[in-house]
Amino acid sequence: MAATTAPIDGADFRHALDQASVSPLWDVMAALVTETPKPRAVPHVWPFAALKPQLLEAGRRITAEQAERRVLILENPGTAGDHTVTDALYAGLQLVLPGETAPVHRHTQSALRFVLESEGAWTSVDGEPVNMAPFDLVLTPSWRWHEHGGAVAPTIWLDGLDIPIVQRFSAGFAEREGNVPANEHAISGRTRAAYGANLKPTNMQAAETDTPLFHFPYAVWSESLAQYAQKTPVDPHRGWTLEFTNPRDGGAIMRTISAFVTMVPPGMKTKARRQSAGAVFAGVSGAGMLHVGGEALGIGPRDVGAVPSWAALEIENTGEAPLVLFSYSDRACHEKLGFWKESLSQ
Ligand code: 1HN
Repeated sequence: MAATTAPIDGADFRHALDQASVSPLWDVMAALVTETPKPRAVPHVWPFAALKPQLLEAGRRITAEQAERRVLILENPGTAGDHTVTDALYAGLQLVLPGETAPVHRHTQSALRFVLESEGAWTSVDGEPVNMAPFDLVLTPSWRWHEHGGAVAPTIWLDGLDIPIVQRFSAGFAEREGNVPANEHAISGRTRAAYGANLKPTNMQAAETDTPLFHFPYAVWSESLAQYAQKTPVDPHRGWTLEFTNPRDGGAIMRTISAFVTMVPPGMKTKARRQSAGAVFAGVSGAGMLHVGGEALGIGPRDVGAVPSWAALEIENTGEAPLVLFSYSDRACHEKLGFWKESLSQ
């Protein structure tokens, strides 16, 4: 082996490197290239009961119009101040009060809304309105105009966005009201009629690759999940899990974000599963625990939990009724970019 001729830690050398705007890889190589993911985010659950009063207080202090979006961001305790819920995803709880409209805008960030409490609210996407009933999933994919309104009681939903991903690429663009084009196709129910029954128009534009279907009603997905569970043996690592899909290609609902629903029967604790994607869970019904890398975090209806990349997750139903959870993750990115991995315990 060749011998070195000068000390590795010479202060003059370090200073010269600094002056030249370079740094030695050998200092950081082990931290940059790890055997398995080392997320900065930590496992955490935000109980809905703790957040709702804070949101209602925000409602007394700022209007939806003033705020543009009245949202409390879920700051992962491992990355507080970064506005991230996992290393690559954003989550927030949004409040819309009766009579308010969250003004129309569009941006490159893709968003999903998972409705927690709602009466009468709607979201429109490129002018087409859909209802936001409790536990409905509504998408506002990248660069589609969207606004929210119609609430007749305080309405709260979970916002899930790919903000940290767009930020890392420095690819954030946005437009606010002023130049919203009229959309002659913006007729309530049109998209559901065109795409909602495993049918699609034959004259669709090939270039329109984003998901056309942007409303997945609770009444529909919960019935599918319940029927699927009745007719299928439960998966030891996943319970009964179904993915929401893009009807154009059967893939993830948006280019960057995947979304799922999971049912775990009473008495079951799933076997540990790791996945490279960071995930966010929201409780729908039943009572349970997310066991994440040795921590036990209780989760019930409307509570939101963060499960970082590669954390071993076991989902336990601690109640008498089925435990139903919604989740979203950055798996869509991992698959497209070729770094998706999962590991199932014996
Ligand atoms: C956004 O457009 C909404 O449309 C909610 O409701 C939260 C957070 C960051 C950037 C855009 C919405 C958002 C957002």
